[in-house]
This record gives sequence, structure tokens and C-alpha cells, in this order.
Amino acid sequence: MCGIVGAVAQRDVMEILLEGLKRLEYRGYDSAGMAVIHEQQLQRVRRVGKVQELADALAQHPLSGGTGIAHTRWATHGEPNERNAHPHQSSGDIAVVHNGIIENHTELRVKLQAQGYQFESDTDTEVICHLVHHELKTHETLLAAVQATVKQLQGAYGTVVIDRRDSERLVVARCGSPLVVGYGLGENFVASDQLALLPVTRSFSYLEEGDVAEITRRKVSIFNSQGEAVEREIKESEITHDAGDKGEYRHYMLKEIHEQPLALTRTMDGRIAHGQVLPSAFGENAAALLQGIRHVQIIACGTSYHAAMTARYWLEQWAGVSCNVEIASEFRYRKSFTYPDSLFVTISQSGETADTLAALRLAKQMGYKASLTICNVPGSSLVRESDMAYMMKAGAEIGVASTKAFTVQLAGLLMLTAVIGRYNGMSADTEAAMVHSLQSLPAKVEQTLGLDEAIADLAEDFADKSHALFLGRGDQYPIAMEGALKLKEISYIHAEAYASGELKHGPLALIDADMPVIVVAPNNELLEKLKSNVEEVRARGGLMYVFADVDAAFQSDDSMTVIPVPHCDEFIAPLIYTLPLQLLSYHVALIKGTDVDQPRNLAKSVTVE
Ligand code: F1P
Repeated sequence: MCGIVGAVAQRDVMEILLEGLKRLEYRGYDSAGMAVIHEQQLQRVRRVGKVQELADALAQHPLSGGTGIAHTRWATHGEPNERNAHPHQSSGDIAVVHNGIIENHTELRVKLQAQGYQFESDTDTEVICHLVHHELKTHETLLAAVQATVKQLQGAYGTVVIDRRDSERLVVARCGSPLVVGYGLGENFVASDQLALLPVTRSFSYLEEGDVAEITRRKVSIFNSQGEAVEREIKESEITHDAGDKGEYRHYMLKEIHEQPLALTRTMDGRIAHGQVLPSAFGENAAALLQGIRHVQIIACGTSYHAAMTARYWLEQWAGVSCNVEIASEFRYRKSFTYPDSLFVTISQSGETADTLAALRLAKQMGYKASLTICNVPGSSLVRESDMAYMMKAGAEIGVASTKAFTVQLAGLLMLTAVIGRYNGMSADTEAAMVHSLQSLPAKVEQTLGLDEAIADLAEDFADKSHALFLGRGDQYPIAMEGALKLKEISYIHAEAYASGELKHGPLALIDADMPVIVVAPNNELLEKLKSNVEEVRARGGLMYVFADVDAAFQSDDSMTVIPVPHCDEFIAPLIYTLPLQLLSYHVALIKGTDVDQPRNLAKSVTVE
């Protein structure tokens, strides 16, 4: 979703801003722009399409100046065109970039129009720059004008404002959309996330909700929503490698798929000892907070929701506690019941998904015993606002379609199952077996990724298909859902997933030779039932692709292609069967020639609801 970069320096900042935008490309966007103050004038360039279009335009007409802002826009209000691209400006004086949605923009627009302001765009953002311009008539400083402006805004935003008459400062405000301040030597920066600024600094502080900050070359002054000066802790970035590098891989997604053995090793490192998962994996105070938990409510969106769905099977089967799972956008707008001794869990790669964050805030008023987030981004909103955090340590994930984050979330959730299970009477043997399976994961994942070539061949069959059906049973049902989501996200093939027992309640009507059916079939207690479902499809002339345990006794024939998957323990089967489905969607997308890492219309960090 929208990406923001701002800089105030002695040197020209155009290249810094441009590199920052390139590093934010993964968030998803449809236009890009930049404004720099040069000799008390605003210079602005905006382009529809990729950051490269903007870079090409800037190569023709470079911007010089030490204070500037830049933006990648993911359209919400107004179509993606140059007129709607950020930065927006008011009267040639004020320029603004914004991430989020101003919910009361219509009434503000009417008010500003009555005051004589003319609007150039269809965006909600433009009200911010006119408001700041208007407030500057009665406030002496840009900071005071922005503080007065944000009091009038409803909704979620992260915004950066500059004034052409004062090239000494950026003023930034955060309410709902993350902003990180980067500290340099004699220069300072702001961005939507750390990745954008890693070439220029490794020292960061996160603004908190309601903060407004004034950033000059030498000083960062932060004020809370009451206008009081506050300190926000400055930390060194924990990002150890430069995730901005694709290395030998053609796409970030492929790189991230192949990083899974390493990511899984890292996520378990130091968290398992003497055959047990250490409660400290979930935070310093986790041992006390997790004891006595009898119910778990999990909230997430997208791929993270599928991890949550899988965990429900595990927590109820192995840990002996009840578990509810819901997508965040539903949970937050309905009245729900809080069970006694209940743990509220959010799962989110980014830690900034607006609906998930709103659900956590709501849950805090609902009497949950404690909150835990399973999250990949240190310092993100969910991490800061939860009682406990399981830091995934998957490394930055750049591909919009989540891959390694998903399997690492599953590993974290299996570890959570082990700890909660121990407090609820799970046998030591079961826990030992679970831990043993977890430890076998990196090697098993590596082995399963060896299916890459076979799956690449198979993908040819899907290139001319418009629909696909994914089937799984038990804890493989969410894996089928994740497989379908991956295929639609990056290859734009319409795909649905069903629990295979549900087939005859509707979806069987869709079966014909143009509807490939993908089945995940580990060798578990539901195998025979699954085989019956496969026969139901075969009898209706369906074409099947079955990812089956080597020992599951499936045979390829005219209507069925069987891809043998290495045998694995039942605990980790959901992780293992995810892998071929990730590879399948990747190879289909390659054949279809889509933008694998930045699929159309999608955003990596969904910071608006
Ligand atoms: C949730 C999510 C991802 C998806 C895409 C959009 O994000 O739906 O699962 O792959 O990137 O957002 P998060 O809450 O896990 O960060």
C-alpha cells in the first residue's frame, strides 16, 4: 500500500528518495511522485505506473534540493492517474504525501472550497495540504499548522508535509499508518518502513499513534496527541541482510520460497531446548501469561488467516483448548463473545494490517486474559501493542504473495500448540514428537522443494485455464485455501478451495475437463475419505492433480496426475504440502507472464481497512 519517503539533508535528496521508493515497491502501488524544495520553489514530478517511469522522468529533468518527499500511491479515492498521484500541493506552497484514508474528506473539501481552495485531484489527501495551507494563516510554524490540521482529520493516516518557504524541515504525523524516523549524521529521514532507508541509516524510531514530529537536519522533535514533547526510543535496525537483493533468483517470490529452510531454522533457533519449546519464544512474560489459557481467539487476514485456520486444528487436537478463528474485518464490526481465560492472538507478517490492528485494539476492551502477536516485523504496531510477541525472524518478505512468512507462522503456531498443550495436560511423548517434527522441518522442506522441476512441467497444463479447484481435508483444508489464494493472487486464475467432504454439496456441479482439481493428500487418517472424494471427481470427467504422500498409493492415469511428496510426520504435513502449491502458482504465473512480485491491484502492507 502507499509508500512514503522524506528527507532533509544538506546534499541533494533525489537519489535517496528514489532508492527509497524502489525499496517500497513491494508494498504495491500504481503511481509514484516526488517533490523537492529548490530555491524556495516546489519542484514536483509524478508518473503513473512503475517507479522506473518516475526515475526515467527524473533522469531527463533531475531535481536538486536537500528537502523532499516522495510517494508510491495505491489508489483508494480517485483512479490511478497523474492528477491523483502524490505529492499533492496547495497554492504552490505546501506539498503533502499521505498513506491511509481521510474519512471526513468530503465535508472538509466542501468547507475548503467555500474558503476558495480549488481541488486538482479526486483524492482524499488533497484536503490535508489545503488545510495546512489554511492553518498557516493563523499559525506561525508548519508544526503548529499540521498539529491544528490533524485535529480536524478523521480516519487513518501517515503524512509528511513540506513548505517551500521553509526548506529546513519536514513535519510528519501518524495516526493509523506506520511511519519510521531514520537518524543520519547531519541529515534525517522518514519512511513507511525501515527498508526504504537502510542505504542511509540503521538508526530508527517509530512514531506512535497521534504523534506529530518536526524533522530538521540536526533534530527530531516528537509531540504526542496532546502536544507534549515525547521521546521515542531510537533502535538499531535488526534487519541483518539486505532484503532488497534478489540474488540469483528471477523473482523475490522464488527467492523467498527457497529461503524457507533457512527461515524455519532461524525461527526455531534458541527457542527449543531439551525437547521442549521454551515459553520465552513468545516473550519474556509468556510463561505466566500462557498458563491457565483455556480458549484461543485468532484474528488475521489473507495468508495469515490460513495459518490461523490451520492452528485451530492443532490447538483443539493437540493442546486441548478450544479455538475460534476469524478474519479481522469481520471480527471488528460484530459483537462477539469473550470466553473465560481466553488468549487473543493476531497473526500478521507486516504487523501493520489495519483491520488486524483494529481488532487487537477492540479486543483489549473485551476482557481477554492476554494478547499475543505472531509477527515478522520488529517494532511494528502489533508488536508494540500486544502483551506478547512471537517474532518470526523470517527475514523481510518482499513478494506481495506471502510464502516464507506463512510456513514460519505455522512453525510458530505449532510451537504455541506445544506450550499451551503442556499447560493443559498434553503428554510429554506428544510434545517430544512435535518438537522432533519441528526440528526435522528445514531438511524436509529442502527435500520437498526438489519438486520444483516436476511442478514447472505441470504448470503448462494450467496456462490456458480460467478456473481451478483446490481440495483438502482436516488441517489440509486451510492449505488448499492457501494454494487457491496463491494461484489467484499471482496468476489471476480464479481458484476456490473446498474441504473435500463438501464437494457434493455444490462444487461437483462445476467439474469438467476445463476445471483442473488440485488435491493435497498426505498419508493420514483421512486418506481413505479423500480417495472417495477423488473418485467422485473422476466419475464426472474431472482432471486431477494430486500431491500425495509417496506411500499413499495414488497412481497416475488419464484423469489423474500424481506428484509424489516426500513422507513427513502429521504435525508438519500442512507446512510441507504448502510448498508444491507455492511452486505451482509461481510457475503458472511465469508462463502467464504476470508481475509475480507485484501482482496487479494488490498491496503487501494493507494499512487501510
Ligand atoms: C495480510 C495479507 C497477506 C497477503 C498480502 C496482503 O498481511 O493478506 O497475507 O499476502 O500481502 O496482506 P499481514 O497481516 O500478514 O501482513
